[in-house]
Amino acid sequence: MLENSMLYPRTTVSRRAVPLDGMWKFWLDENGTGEKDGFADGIPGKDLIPVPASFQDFYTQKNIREFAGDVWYERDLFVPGEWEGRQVFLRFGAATHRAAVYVNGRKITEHEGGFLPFCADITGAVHYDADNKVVVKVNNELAVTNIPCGETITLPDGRKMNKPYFDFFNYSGLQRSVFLTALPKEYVFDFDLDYEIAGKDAFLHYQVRTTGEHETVLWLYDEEGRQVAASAGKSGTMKVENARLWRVHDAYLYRLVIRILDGDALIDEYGQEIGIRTVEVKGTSILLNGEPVYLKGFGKHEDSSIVGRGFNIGVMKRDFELMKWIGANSFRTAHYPYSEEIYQMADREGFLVIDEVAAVGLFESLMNFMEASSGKKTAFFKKETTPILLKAHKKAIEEMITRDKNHPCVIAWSLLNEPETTDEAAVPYFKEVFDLAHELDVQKRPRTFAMIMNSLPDTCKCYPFSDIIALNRYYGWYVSGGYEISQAEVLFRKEMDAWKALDLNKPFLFTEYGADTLGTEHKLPSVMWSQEYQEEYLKMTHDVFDSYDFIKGEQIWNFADFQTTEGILRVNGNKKGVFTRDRQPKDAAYLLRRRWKGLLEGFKG
Ligand code: CKU
Repeated sequence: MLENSMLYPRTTVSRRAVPLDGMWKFWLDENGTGEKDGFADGIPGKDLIPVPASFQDFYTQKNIREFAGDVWYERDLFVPGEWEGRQVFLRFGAATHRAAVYVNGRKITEHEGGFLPFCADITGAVHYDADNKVVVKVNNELAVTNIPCGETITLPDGRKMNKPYFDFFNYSGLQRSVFLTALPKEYVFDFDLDYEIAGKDAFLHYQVRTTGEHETVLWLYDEEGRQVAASAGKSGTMKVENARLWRVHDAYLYRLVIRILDGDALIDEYGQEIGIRTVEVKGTSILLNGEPVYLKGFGKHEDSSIVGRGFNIGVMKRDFELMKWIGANSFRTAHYPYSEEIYQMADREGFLVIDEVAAVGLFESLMNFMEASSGKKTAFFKKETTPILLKAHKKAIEEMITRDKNHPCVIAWSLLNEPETTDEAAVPYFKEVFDLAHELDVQKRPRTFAMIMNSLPDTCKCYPFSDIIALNRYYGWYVSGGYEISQAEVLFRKEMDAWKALDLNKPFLFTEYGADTLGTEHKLPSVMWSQEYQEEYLKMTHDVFDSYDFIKGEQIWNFADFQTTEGILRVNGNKKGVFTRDRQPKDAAYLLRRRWKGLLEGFKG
């Protein structure tokens, strides 16, 4: 059970939520002495930095961009006097990868894991009607005891350096919004919803958790603000007559309002937009509201220039416009749970989201995309430290599901990305994470994990855990690229035939396929990295997809070019984007648009 509520901060009649985004004081703790030097009481210097943002790409010094260790943030915080007697929290959308929060010099809380929210209960630590000092220590070091996995090494000059086991830059800092919130003592802590469609009507089954014993009532309003259902009690069912369902690109959002009452007096009110829809896997189909859906879209990243992985509201808007333009209906939050605003937008726009926890790099390699293609095996889950990793991983799953379960857009949970699955030691680990997701989600949404290229029908010990088999495949790129593409197709079909022979009666989804392509490069005839080759690669890949009925979706890697660690395989980042990093189309975008606009929602249904 989580210590703090994961509900998105909102101002209501009983609640206050004040965003603390803006410029914060910032200090890079190069000597690692901040704790000892009393930074908790105030940090040195006068440097200011924006929140939310990754700290890395603002500065001109490489030592800052590549910094591994503690960075410190500070700001003043005025807490209104009328809040005395309430619960007062600082609510961080995320702090990557771990943080300690101090108020007026006192340590309030710590949090591990860089992509999910947490609260610091500062009720007893603040001075009311006065300024207070908030200091946050954020650490970005990678290890195999937390997700995402990697190592931190020390260079001969004594500097630490992050070595990710994953293919995206280790952006960090306060990358999401921070709120100051005030809640009544008795408040809505959490709620769960589940749906049943019965002809024209729908049933909404609910459970509400509050921090007290008073009566709870629920109201449901339609988009015109008309009340369409109501109910009393902490659990129950509401009937919605003539329910408007939440559909792909036709998202109808009701507004659920939960109130805690003491007689006629209101104690707390919390409201959220919800969508009535069901999700289910049946045989090889993915069903939305009982109807088959074929997933078209992307593996994405939260990544843009200057702010890095910092939530960027403008980039979010542009990305949704591009996804609509190209005919996509879905995306995977590779390789970590995204900012909450992105799920709110997906709810509004009617996009299907596969929500992925940050369990990436569970394959001991600095270039897993290359080494897994070569068949390398690492027995990752046999380490002495594996139980520590599992604990962190399970906590992140709990936080993710609790945070995101009531978004209609979330149709599946991705519990790992490209783990090592060829050793028996992976099996008990997988069992724990898959069981946990099932237990926590009242909607029992399908669970999956993205399978690396060495996880094959005859080598992977873990695919039976998946409700949707999700493959990351690069035939024609990491395997037999360029003029050998005909060989790539043979190998690709060979693998798919082997899956077919297993007759798993489950849907298959491509969560990755793609080819690095320079948005500036044309070459006739094609060479790898040219735009012509990206199109050739896609044509071959799509032909294979269309040859197998059990393939029920394609999410290309990646939506846009993104930053990675520097190295000989990455030209200032991963260039597999269909769009450039500044969100302009490569030629392949037009090819995908033609294909996806032409595929029916229930293609192969
Ligand atoms: C991608 C086996 C494929 C793993 N996949 C992971 C993703 O994070 C990488 O960016 C490969 C790639 O482009 O190599």
